Amino acid sequence: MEGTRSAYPHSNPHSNETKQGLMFPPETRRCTRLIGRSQTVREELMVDQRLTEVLNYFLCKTTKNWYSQKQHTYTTYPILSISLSMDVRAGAAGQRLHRDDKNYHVDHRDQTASGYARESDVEMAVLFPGVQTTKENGATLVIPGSHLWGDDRAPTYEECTYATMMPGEALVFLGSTYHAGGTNATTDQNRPMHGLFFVRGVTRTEENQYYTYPPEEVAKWSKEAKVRAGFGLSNPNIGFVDLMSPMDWADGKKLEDFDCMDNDAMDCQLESKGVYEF
Ligand SMILES: O=C(O)CCC(=O)C(=O)O
Ligand SMILES: [Fe+2]
Repeated sequence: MEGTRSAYPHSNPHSNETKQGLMFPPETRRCTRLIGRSQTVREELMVDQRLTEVLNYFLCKTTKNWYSQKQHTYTTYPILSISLSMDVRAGAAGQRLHRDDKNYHVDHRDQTASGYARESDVEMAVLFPGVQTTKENGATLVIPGSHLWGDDRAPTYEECTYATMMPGEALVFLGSTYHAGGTNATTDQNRPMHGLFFVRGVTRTEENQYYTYPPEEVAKWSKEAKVRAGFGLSNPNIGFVDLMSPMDWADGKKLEDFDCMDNDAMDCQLESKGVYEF
């Protein structure tokens, strides 16, 4: 996609600004707020017409409902869920194979025989590399066709293909597709990748709590009230600010304040830990 090159200096995953908490392998850096850092990513890539058509095709949902005897039809459109850059540096271990829509607690039924039913997915990603990605430097691993699998089927690395790319190309995939950032087995190459992740527009609250109340007011609320109003996290990964829960972030905490490596058994909302599980 046009603009990939100019995204890189803005997000700059090599800079010291890049977040590197204790829960992340030291060789992998992540840099949040990409659309705020790069006008190109925000005003060109994110709203690219071709991307918009693909996103709308898969993520829009139209439903009908009755208001007494009058039937209404509504369509919800995709919105941005995350924008960030990920720099898998030399020697970085690869990610575990995962579906990005795990964050939205999606149920997957086996569609291998029936074929893909439109509106099955609620999440989509587009990844665009800052350098040429290769099998050696950590190209994204993808299992083609895995968006059709039911929840009882586990992914294996043998089923993967490498999404090798040149700067200017992009990988677009559904939230139900198994994939993983690859291992960077080189000793001297960094693999910066920029990502935009989108969700169906209904995946937000009816009243926007974050704009409705000023942070100074929320700061005076009880922890229970903050959590109930959505200022904690939904496990895994939903609702973060700079990879932290909004309430921790508003309290001025830093990622380095957290030492949690594994949130599998933890309720982030109650424990209020800053965790992100890729
Ligand atoms: O870095 C990559 O190639 C993939 C990243 C990814 O899968 C994720 O962040 O969810
Ligand atoms: Fe992912």
